[in-house]
Amino acid sequence: MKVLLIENSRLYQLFLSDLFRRLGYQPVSVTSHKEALTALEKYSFRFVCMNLLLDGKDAIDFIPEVHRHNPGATVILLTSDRASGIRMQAVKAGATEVIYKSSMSNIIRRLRILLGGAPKDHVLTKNRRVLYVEDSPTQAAVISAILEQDMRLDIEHCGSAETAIRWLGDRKYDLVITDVVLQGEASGLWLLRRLRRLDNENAQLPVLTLTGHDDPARRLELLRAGTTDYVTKPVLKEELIIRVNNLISNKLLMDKVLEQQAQMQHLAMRDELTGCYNRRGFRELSEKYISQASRQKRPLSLALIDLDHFKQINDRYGHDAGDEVLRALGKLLRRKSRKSDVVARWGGEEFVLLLPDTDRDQGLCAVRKLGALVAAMDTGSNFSVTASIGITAISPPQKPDLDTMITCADKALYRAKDAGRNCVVYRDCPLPAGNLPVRKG
Ligand code: GH3
Ligand code: MG
Ligand code: MG
Ligand code: MG
Repeated sequence: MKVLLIENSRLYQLFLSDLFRRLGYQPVSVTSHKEALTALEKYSFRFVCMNLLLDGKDAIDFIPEVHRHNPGATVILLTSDRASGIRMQAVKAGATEVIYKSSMSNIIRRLRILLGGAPKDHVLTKNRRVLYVEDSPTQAAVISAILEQDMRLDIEHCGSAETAIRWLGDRKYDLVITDVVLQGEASGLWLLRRLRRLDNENAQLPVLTLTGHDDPARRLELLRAGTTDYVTKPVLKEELIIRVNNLISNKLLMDKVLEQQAQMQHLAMRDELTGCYNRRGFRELSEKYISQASRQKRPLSLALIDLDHFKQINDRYGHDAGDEVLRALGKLLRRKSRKSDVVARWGGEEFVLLLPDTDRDQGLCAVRKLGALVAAMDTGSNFSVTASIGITAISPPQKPDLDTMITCADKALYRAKDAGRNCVVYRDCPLPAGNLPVRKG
């Protein structure tokens, strides 16, 4: 990125060129306004840094000239004159900053803050995916060149809102840039409204609208329809880059927040020791299957699995060996259950299993196998364990209710313990057909 340095003092020229280089910019040094004009015609500058007095001429009059050639540039004025009116005059003429040449260290400090490190436009945006909707091929070529070459974005371009909304149905993007007037019947405004109503994650995408008419009514209409930002045509390259950069960095930040939220939710739903769901996770996931079974009139089974005489295991082999058994059991239950089954640690040495689409006989068969697998399980030590299992099932037109099923499976489990442990007991669920569930208390 280039910086134009207009300075006739040899000392300052060397000092500033070196400083700019160290901040990551390419300085172009000139000593007169005439040379400056030639440079401004030839290159595009991010910053123009000039001395207030040059060849006896006041540089303030030169500032509008800089903006005419280089509308995106930030103008910095250096002066040793502390007269109070100068700052105001310079700012009015279009300078961003006036720096006093009081000391080298002051200049370094001020310039460092202003320039930061040279921003590399493509670091953030490289390979990010942009949907660009524009009907004019000429305009599309100009904008695409900036987005692809300067910002290294991946562009997918189309000319109509209808195509764009179709793509947004099943492709992933980081940003949408759209023109207002498009090919076909639908406009950019239509696209915006449809996009915000999508039922996938693209509904939250940042949208940058390019508009030819910069009137307040149009701006309000676009913002109301859900545009995140807009740029008026003709589009200024620097402005486009900055706005696209801001939108993408916000999107990435939001993605990170959502990912962290998902991670935290994942953790909140899991049991730390066994990696199975905890009670909270079990309830959350079960709700989905319960209402599915109810809607689709499908059977559903629920089992409680409790290790036998586990207290003795702890007492005899130590708590760590006990933990190892619980880990092994969690792993076994997860490995041996179907993908749609929900396996959770209900508490202590007790696990719960929800088996969607499983009737009484299938459920019984499944948990008997599990019981045998527990008895044969490698506990990590030279002892084996057994489990007692209580199971219940509902079949349509019964409507499932989680609490009732758990209470019922718990009663069945109690009977299994009573019957001598290491066995399975089934108990019918008292839910009446299609009626309101029976609740305790
Ligand atoms: P029963 O056959 O009647 O179920 O007997 P039990 O000993 O398994 O049942 P009880 O409820 O008397 O004891 C459960 C034991 O499980 C007591 C408790 O210390 C142990 N326990 C609960 N949570 C953990 C855990 O996270 N780690 C270990 N190592 N032990 C646990
Ligand atoms: Mg157009
Ligand atoms: Mg037990
Ligand atoms: Mg128990």
